[in-house]
Amino acid sequence: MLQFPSDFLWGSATSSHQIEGAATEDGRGWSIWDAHSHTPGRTANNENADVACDHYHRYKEDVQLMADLGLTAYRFSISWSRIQPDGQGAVNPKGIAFYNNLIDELLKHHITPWITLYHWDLPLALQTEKDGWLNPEIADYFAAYAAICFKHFGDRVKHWITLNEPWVVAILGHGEGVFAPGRKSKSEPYQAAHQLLRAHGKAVQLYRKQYQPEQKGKIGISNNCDWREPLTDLQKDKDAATRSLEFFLGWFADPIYLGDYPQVMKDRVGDRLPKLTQEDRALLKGSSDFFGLNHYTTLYASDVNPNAEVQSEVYGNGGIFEDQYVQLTADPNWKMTSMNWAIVPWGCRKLLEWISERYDNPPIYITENGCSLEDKIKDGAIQDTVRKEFIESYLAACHKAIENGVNLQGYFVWSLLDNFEWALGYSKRFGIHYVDYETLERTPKNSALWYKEAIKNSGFEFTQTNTKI
Ligand code: PNW
Repeated sequence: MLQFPSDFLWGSATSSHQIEGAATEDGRGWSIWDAHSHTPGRTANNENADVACDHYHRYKEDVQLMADLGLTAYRFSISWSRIQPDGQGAVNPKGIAFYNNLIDELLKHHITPWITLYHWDLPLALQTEKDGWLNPEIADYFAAYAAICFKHFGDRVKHWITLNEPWVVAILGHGEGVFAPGRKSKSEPYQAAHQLLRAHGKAVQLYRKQYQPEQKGKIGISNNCDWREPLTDLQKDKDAATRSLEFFLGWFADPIYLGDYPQVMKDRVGDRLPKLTQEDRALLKGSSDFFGLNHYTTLYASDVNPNAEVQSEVYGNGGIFEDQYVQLTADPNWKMTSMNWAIVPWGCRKLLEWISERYDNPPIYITENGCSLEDKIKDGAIQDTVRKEFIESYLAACHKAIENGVNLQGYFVWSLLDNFEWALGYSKRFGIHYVDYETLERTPKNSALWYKEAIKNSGFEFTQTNTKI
């Protein structure tokens, strides 16, 4: 039996754009994701999130699903354009009312709300009129929006995440252009990341000055990172793995914990990497009360000969390939999810240990972990054995990390519901509840039933004796 600490947080996570729907209802303005998904060719089958899971109208039913599971925490995000339709100025009272109702419903069921302020749905006007995350002014717009949320919800909400995965906004949104706002560039990712960091810093500074003393909550950020295992014992491959992690996670976590970008990024990116001023560094250093980590998969890393002809970009290279020169490969024996992400629980443990060591043992929360599978409903049930094994083995790896001294305090399954998986539309199912997109009916998958037992017992019998953790 793997027993978790009695105060360990058992959560599940979602995001506003992926589940709410009601895209233009009650005064909500469009976000860059509404514009992106309504542009032909940008999403699978040209799907959009106008309705999604219709959570906006069904939030009570969804909180009941959480209560049935026994969740102790629920992470969701606020749609900025529901609160401020144009991203600045007047507050939409109906937006405030919706989140007030959701928060109250959660508290009624003893579920602790964890709010993400920004999960990629930038109000469209801030993009078209202000250049979005490329404009240094965005940090002030973001802090002003954050203040509205602290003011209206902070009496009951004690856990805040400023940004979800700035890496994705930078690389997939401004580098590869596959996510909103759909920009392709070799320099904009570094500029956008810089403003994302500054925005995080300003929101935290404001919270700490004006709200934290009275509200007594905690505030942090959620970064995503895969694990990179050196392909061989050669020093150059070990260096390649470290370099890959520094370009992935160090890019965002180093300024927050160590006060500057990783040296290897400064050396390799040169002038395309903006400089953090003295003021930025003071703003950022120490600006997270906990380490939020979203983790999904692992790849082997090896060095690339810079003199060789430039190799084609490998899927999942974790950034701009020629800036890193890291070759990534998967072990052909690894099981894959329907995202083609490898299932490697020991990578999760190694990443947790790497974070603990590099950043001086901060309290860590896994704010997302989960997998997408081709789930089929049969006789009212979903036999998602692979997902159950995924969650079980990743939690077992977490348990081992805790035994090894990692200060891991909680875990949020991604996701509570099947939902709008961004550029992949509804084709990928990450939920522990199945959503029938015709009827919008929710059904707990077998993984949810397993998770419920684990929560009840604060642990579980680890049955996969042949799985390395
Ligand atoms: C995360 N990648 O996104 C997000 O926070 C969720 O909104 C999303 O549904 C979930 O993971 C599953 O995709 C990511 O390409 C998207 O490395 C892409 C990547 C990583 C995370």
